[in-house]
Amino acid sequence: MGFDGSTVFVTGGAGFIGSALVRHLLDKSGIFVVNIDKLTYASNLDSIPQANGHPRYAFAKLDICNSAGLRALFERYKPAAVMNLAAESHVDRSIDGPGEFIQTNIVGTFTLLQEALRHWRTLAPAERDAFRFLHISTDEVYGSLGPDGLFTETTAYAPNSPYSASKASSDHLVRAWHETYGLPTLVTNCSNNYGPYHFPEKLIPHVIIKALAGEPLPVYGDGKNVRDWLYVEDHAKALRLVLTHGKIGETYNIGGRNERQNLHVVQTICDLLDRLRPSLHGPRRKLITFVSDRPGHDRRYAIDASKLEHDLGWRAEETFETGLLKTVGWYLDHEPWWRAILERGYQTTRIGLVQSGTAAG
Ligand code: NAD
Ligand code: TDX
Repeated sequence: MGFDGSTVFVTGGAGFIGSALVRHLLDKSGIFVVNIDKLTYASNLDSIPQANGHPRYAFAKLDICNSAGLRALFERYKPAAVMNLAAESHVDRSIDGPGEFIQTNIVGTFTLLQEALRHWRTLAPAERDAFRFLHISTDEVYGSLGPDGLFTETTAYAPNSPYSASKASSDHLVRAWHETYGLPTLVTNCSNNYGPYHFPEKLIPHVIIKALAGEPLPVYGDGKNVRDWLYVEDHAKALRLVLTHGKIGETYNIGGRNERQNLHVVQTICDLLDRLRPSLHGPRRKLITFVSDRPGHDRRYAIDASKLEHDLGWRAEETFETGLLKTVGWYLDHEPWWRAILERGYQTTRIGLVQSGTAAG
């Protein structure tokens, strides 16, 4: 069951991971992709260069909270599967303005589930059996680890930020729509992605762009928080594998077995840039600046991806070193892509610090 020749809805396909998935499906499968995206600040249709005039691609500008709009798309395209990546994704933004996160991540997922269920019920039995709803989520739903241990699919949920709480809520909705209504759902929880076309608010592209500009490189807290890095193209392959071979009702954790402390990540980017694009002002490590910690900052994330590896035969192809080299090289070679984002008014200033006595909107 490969979905080749069928239509698959990808929500959030103009975002970082969604666009990697769309590029992968257009290049490596025979799937007809309908990209459904509201086009928020985080989106960029330039991230799918091959989409222009592609015979297996359609785009719909739509909010996943819009049930009538979704219904019209389901009736028009009759998809064989839905992959839900539309979300508000940045933790610091969720601290300043959680409302959008509740709306898109919870209400949007609910609305999409309802419209998918309505569509699924109209299908013939064989099509119903083959239908899949794959919800893409995060390891942040499991909360924070101590120095040891890994998140598995059975780790209890303990989200700490407005972002992760909204994602946890959406995961529970997806599970309930399977258990209660029989919708054939799957959930994936992945670790921190990085790679080409990453919006510059996230640590790795943020640091690359600031280091190239010779600006201070902000490291939150003591820089010893650990993230488990997953190259975005490895993630896209995993998502297609789970869609086509995953067991209905199951969760799969996706991670690259690449735990690194934030300070190490920032130092490695400095060293790579010094090698690939030496600065007249000397080593970039001297730009590293320790700043106030993120409120509720999770100390360590680390994924046990054994289930995906053993049951579906997935392996991450990139190590952190190979993936980061490719990523830094990509930002050096694609300056027009990220410079256009800066020119549209994106500010690289610090956000996500709780102001005492104020309520976030
Ligand atoms: P992103 O912020 O880069 O992209 C999100 C996309 O969703 C954007 O194109 C945006 O326009 C679209 N979108 C937002 N609200 C929408 C709405 N209401 N209706 C339709 N479209 C809407 O996010 P990303 O990093 O690509 O993340 C994709 C998914 O993967 C999210 O669910 C996120 O929680 C999850 N995830 C991301 C990471 C990571 O490291 N980036 C890690 C784990 C899980
Ligand atoms: O300037 C910075 N300095 C810094 O020290 C930024 C932007 C981040 N950090 C730290 C905070 C985190 O410990 O780096 C780490 C990574 O930060 P982010 O890039 O904001 O990612 P994170 O908060 O870990 O969440 C990401 O991975 C899980 C994605 O944004 C989420 O969508 C995903 O679910």
